[in-house]
Amino acid sequence: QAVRAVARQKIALEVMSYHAIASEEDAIELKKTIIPSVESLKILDFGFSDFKINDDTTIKATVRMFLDLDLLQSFQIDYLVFCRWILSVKKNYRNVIYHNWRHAFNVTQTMFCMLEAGEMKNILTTVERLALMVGCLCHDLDHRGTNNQFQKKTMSPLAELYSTSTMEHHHFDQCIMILTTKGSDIFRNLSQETYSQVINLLKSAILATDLALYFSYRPKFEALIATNNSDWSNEDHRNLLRSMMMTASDVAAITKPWEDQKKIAALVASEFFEQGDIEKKTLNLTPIPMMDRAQSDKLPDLQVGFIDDICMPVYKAISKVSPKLNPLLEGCQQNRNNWYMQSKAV
Ligand code: 5BB
Ligand code: ZN
Repeated sequence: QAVRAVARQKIALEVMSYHAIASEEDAIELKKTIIPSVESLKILDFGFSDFKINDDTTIKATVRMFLDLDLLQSFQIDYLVFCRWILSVKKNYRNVIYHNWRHAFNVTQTMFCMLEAGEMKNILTTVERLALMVGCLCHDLDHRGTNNQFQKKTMSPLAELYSTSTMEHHHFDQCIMILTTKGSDIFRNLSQETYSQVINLLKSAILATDLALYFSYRPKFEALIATNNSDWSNEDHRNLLRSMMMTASDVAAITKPWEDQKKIAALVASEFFEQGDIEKKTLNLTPIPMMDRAQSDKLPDLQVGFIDDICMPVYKAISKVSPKLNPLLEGCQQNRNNWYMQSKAV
């Protein structure tokens, strides 16, 4: 217990120097800004790309998604509080190469698309939609560009506090920190019952982005789908479905048009190599091939493996829940073909 307390203290100190609350001017400015339509922002498209839009537009697009899902109305979220919340969330992403605000934004946009264009909205309750959207935007908060194994190897305070799903627990803690900060507390008007419901949903949504949990949930989900035994009035089944939707959104870069996929894969690789560099130079360890700069020629092979082992199965499974999710599966298949061709080329 004492060890945990000290670990908490160390994390708090580390985070405090980084933690930022949205500036009031920015929040007021955002509140005054006209929010463009879904159509003009093109956010209802699974092939959406954020490469050509500025940070300001990503914020406006985020506001539009929540407005379009009627979440502010349904949960009596004060508009200025909502503006402060988005700006605070953005500020609590670090300037790492891949796991930054842009990634969180893109994951949220995919979830939005799955709910609306993919017609998953019909299966899920309003509280679930809220939890999934907030969960996506917050799911990698304060990511340091290093994975769970790295926290363990370096005996970071985070690993002291959480031995499994280390980073994911931290992302959830950061999410709660912002949600309980006065002024960015978007859940303040919720009844006690709805509040505890949404927090529970939020926690399982964020934890579900741990690959280890995905591997334990997926066979259960596949079994439901294969036997046509899915019953969306069953809470366990819904929980699996929401978890799969989180993974599908988290790795959706793999479904994007080839030019974008290539650019994003380069970002992912670059972040992995930085961790590999630290492991090599500071920790005197041998990084795994994925994180070893010297083996960067393995990228196409690794991507094919990633698609076969992680991505295709999740898109295959969710496409059976709603055929309107097929564009994700098709995009993923196309990128597999492209990476496979690259891996065979000399
Ligand atoms: C991933 C799991 N890891 C413990 C071992 C390596 N694998 S992997 O072989 O599937 C792999 C994945 C290897 C290389 C990769 O990227 C090279 C640039 C990737 C990879 N991971 N490729 C991507 O395009 C993306 Br996006 C990712 C996502 C990284 C975060 C994983 C979050 C999983 C959520 C369920
Ligand atoms: Zn993520």
